[in-house]
Amino acid sequence: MAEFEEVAQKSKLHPKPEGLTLQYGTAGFRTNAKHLDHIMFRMGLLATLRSKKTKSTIGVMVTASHNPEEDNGVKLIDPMGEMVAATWEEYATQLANAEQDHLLAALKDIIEKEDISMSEAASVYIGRDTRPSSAALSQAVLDGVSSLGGKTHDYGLVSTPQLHYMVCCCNTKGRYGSATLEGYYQKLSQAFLQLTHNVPNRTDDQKRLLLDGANGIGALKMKELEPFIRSELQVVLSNDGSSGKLNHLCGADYVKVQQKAPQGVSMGVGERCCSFDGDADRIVYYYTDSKNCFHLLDGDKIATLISTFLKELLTQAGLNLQVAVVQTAYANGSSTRYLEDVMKVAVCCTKTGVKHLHHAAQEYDIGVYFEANGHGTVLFSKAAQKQIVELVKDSNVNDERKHAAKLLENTVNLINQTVGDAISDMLVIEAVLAIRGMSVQDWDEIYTDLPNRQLKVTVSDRRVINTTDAERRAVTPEGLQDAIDSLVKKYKNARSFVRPSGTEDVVRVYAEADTQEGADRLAHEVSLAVHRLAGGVGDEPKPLH
Ligand code: 16G
Ligand code: ZN
Repeated sequence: MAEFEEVAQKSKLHPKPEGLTLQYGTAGFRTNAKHLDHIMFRMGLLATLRSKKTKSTIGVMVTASHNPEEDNGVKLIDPMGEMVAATWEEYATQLANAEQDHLLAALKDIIEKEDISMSEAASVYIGRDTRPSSAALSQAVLDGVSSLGGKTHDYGLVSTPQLHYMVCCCNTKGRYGSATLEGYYQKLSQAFLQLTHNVPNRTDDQKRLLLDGANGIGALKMKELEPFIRSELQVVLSNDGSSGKLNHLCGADYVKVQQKAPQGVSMGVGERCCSFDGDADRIVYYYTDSKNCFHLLDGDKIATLISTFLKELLTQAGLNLQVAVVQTAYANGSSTRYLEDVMKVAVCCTKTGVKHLHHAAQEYDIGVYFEANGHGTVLFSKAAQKQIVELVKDSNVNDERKHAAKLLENTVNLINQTVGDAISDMLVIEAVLAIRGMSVQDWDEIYTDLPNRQLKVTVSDRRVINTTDAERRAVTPEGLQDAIDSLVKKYKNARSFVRPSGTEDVVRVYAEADTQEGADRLAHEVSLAVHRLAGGVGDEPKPLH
């Protein structure tokens, strides 16, 4: 077939190492950059097919997020800016693992199964993070697209959420915004300035925010955004990539996992600080108090702040729209209790991984979703957006309702609804704190986190662990859940679960209890149960203390 001649030729320049198999995991392919050239070329092919199938522009982002600098990865973005559909994740794995001689057969198999018309035009948007390997790898994606005759637009260095935004703008014919970096900065900054510029009595201290850019793309993009928002927010940027290594001793993942401040940021007592991850789709906040104690405000605290703000505005606006918060099993028990019991907000729990939370959030008028690790956003249904916009325009409405509706409208515009976006989330949080006149301490005190601990256990095959109830209960191996249940009973306010990681070859263990010592002990005891009942490898886990 002549139409695949170019694929056959070009694929020889991006050969697959024999025997290497990789999975399209929770967040795309991710591994050491040296194994990824053929994957990139093939994802260029697959994105082109997906584009022909959906008759829309598709995105391909080259990044490995919070992984070390030596790694890289790739993920596909569907027409509305969401993660690629699950069946296509499987095609991605098949195409990636086809040996060199079988590549064309694997490609044709997908074309047949999906009944793709190859005469259809194709358009693919490409972006990449700041890793040294990213430029060459994104070139391989471009090669893949062009060898199937697809059109490309290479955005070069962009954050992951910026590329999601571009794809959505393109496929909504500009209704979501204009598909340029300038358009992104204009949209966000206008909404942010509208929300904040009338807030009275804001001091310079309140307008100051320390930001750890993880030495990644987020730092670069914040420098571009800064002139647009300067009058209302002074961002003091550290780990801006000029000297340090990406994600090394800094960034959102480091801060969340280590529960300590990143290196390279000098924090004064009570100063508000935040960290992005390596591709700027996650954010966490933190500060140290006068006793030099570190306080982390993670995705749960962010979800609580934003959902509370939205709920109050809806009441003031007299709009009857349901706000729900979507969490995972990792959400701190105190946050769930606060949302359900105090705020009377519906809370729903899904499996780990952004796509699960995103889909669940689409079920509500307003779905706020955040993983504890700081990835999240807010989705407004079409109907909800329409009601808000109509109320703003309605001339028979009193000032208080109109003001609340206006704040809601600007919040909708400020939030990147396609995916969690550190820059957009940061601006939402800063606007809410300003409007509510809250310090980072006030925010932190909304509820107190239950002490918790996360551990990992290495087993010979982590697939022996199967879970149910949004990963909160293990159904196999036999006896494991019973063992966890009886261990949990020994502690007050305790909870624990185990799940196989989707990104690392380990089983993850989570425990929380009323004291740190209790959480640590429970996590250790559950780790021992995993090691004994699920085929642990090496020595038994040692106690933490
Ligand atoms: C990926 C997911 C993240 C999830 C994490 C869990 C996306 C874009 N990212 O990074 O949401 O929290 O995996 O990792 O979906 P784990 O399965 O190793 O615990
Ligand atoms: Zn990320």
